[in-house]
Amino acid sequence: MAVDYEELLKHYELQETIGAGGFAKVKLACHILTREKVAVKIMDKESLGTDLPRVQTEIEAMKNLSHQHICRLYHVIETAQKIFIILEYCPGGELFDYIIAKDRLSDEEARIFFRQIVSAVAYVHSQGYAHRDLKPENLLIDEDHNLKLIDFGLCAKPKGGLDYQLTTCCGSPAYAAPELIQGKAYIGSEADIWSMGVLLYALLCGFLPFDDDNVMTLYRKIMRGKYNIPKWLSPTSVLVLNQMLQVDPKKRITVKHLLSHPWLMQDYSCPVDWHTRYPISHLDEDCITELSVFLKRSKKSMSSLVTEWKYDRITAAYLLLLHKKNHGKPVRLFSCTEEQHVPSTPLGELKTKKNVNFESAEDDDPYVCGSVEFMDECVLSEDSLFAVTSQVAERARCGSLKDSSENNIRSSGKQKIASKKSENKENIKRVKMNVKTGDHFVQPEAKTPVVKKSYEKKSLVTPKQNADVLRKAMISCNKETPINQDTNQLTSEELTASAFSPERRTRSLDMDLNQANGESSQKKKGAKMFGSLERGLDKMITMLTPSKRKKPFKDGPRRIKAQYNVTTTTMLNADEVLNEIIQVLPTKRVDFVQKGYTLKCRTRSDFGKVTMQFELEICQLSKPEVIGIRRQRLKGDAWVYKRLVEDILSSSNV
Ligand code: 6BB
Repeated sequence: MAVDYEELLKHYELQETIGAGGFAKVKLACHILTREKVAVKIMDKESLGTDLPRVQTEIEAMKNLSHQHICRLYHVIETAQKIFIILEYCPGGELFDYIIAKDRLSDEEARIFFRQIVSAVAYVHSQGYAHRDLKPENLLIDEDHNLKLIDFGLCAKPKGGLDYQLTTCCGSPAYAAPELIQGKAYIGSEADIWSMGVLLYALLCGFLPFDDDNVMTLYRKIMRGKYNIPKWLSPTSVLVLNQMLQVDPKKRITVKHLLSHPWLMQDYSCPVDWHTRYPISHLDEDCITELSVFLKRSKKSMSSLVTEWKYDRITAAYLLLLHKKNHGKPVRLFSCTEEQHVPSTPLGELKTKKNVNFESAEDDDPYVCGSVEFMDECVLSEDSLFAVTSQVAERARCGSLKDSSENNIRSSGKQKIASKKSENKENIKRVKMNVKTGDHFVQPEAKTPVVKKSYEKKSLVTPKQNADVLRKAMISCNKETPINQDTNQLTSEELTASAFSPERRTRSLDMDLNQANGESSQKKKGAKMFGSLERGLDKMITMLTPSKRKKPFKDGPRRIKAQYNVTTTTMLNADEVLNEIIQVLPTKRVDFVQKGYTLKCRTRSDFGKVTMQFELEICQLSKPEVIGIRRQRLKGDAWVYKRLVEDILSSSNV
């Protein structure tokens, strides 16, 4: 396992997990040479199974698409067992969360975003692709508040061009065009326009035009094409929605006409410009110069290396330098020996410990209680200037050690390189990683972290007790507990009680089809399952061992700035807010684990599959000094999540 992370950790410092949906885990990370933040999609090849082509499709498409409103691909690392995709960092999160936080957007704000969506989609179509999974969860907000389209795993590039028909039914049902759900052959660009119509409706209304918990009823509504027109919609909004949400694809507006539609032109008086502002044919002189000096190469040879666009460390360094330049930062790569970056952390404080399960670095397990410390060791090979050296300095980059509340990101996974020594004849550097979690959390005094079952009476358990409980649970799980269908591994998630969750009706259709055909990528193999049970047990025990080193917990909840995914309360005491929510969660059939003032929540289907994962964190806001509840969806259907969180918050007296 360690070897799979070797190449990744040579170039990136991993931080917290921000998504755990489907077949990929998404972590934040820092690019060591530029100190720029990135997002890393981590996939396990074995668990991918039949989803592997989807990943290949995504990589291929992203290599071919370079546009200001498409999330940038920087780097692809493939190892024996893993695929890591390093992507542009979008600290604003999903457009979906932005809409629900605001209830709905004004015409003006919706127009700003929708022009960017049309620009991205027109560009995608111009390159011969259809996206086929357009929805607000697949649009992220970058640091400049611009949208970036993600998730090209379901995109299609018909061989004969975009006018050729497609047959695969994919995407999310609520956004799927009528012709697509009827199983007819369809034109990808026409289906994308329908999804954009649903998306625009969601922007302007804050809910879906076609919605139902029952998928068949939902399909009937889509095929009828009748939706409510709320009174706040302007006549031009109604017009554009009507033109996009035409059941007959031939009567639907085309992207070409959308570019200069009166609704999109309002306040702009110019059509949407869909051309790329990121042409890969042009190389930036300053970035090439910096790279060539750093790598001690001529500018000419550096330019030809970059022009290969291999999406390797060179591409990543170049594109991230360019990102720095475009954001007014110095076009500078940080050498590993620059002393001014040595952080205050004394070397002696860093531990050295061997043989640690490397999965821990990957899984900052959401269901771990208390102050947990992992010691991870990875082996890094010597690799010219790109190799990580012993300079602890380079581990304090990207602000990962400071409170990143501005972006509402917890830097839970700090990593420090402890020591370096040449060890074997291949001149391999052994680097000790000290990954800690939990030390940003405040531990409310009276409440020891709990692993709590729905329907069970509330009980407070210590981490040691948890380990015993989990051991027992593991043994019984062997017979009864369903295997996590996402990973085929029995993780700590499987160890709390199952809960019924609201039926998901907007998950991807291809998933439904796969399941219907019994071709779940995670084939259940008895022997493998048993092995993973044991690994899971070892991992849990390792993780549940409380830290011997006492970490100084601050008193009270984390102090953060108010932002759109934070709901304010009228209560003055964070513990009371916490208690209120803790009382309500079991009544909504939500399992949770408390970690300081954070409640790591999840729901399960009747079959035990984890359908939703999200966090609720009680935090202290400034100006006004009120208690807030920060929410973050990690996995699951966005609209079901919205309703559930609304229900939890309205049911608790906060
Ligand atoms: C990505 C990202 C890029 O995230 C769970 C799934 C890029 C995510 C991000 C963020 C919040 C804060 C900071 C950074 C490409 N593909 C997927 C990506 C998927 C997750 C989005 C959030 N919900 N930056 N960020 F989302």
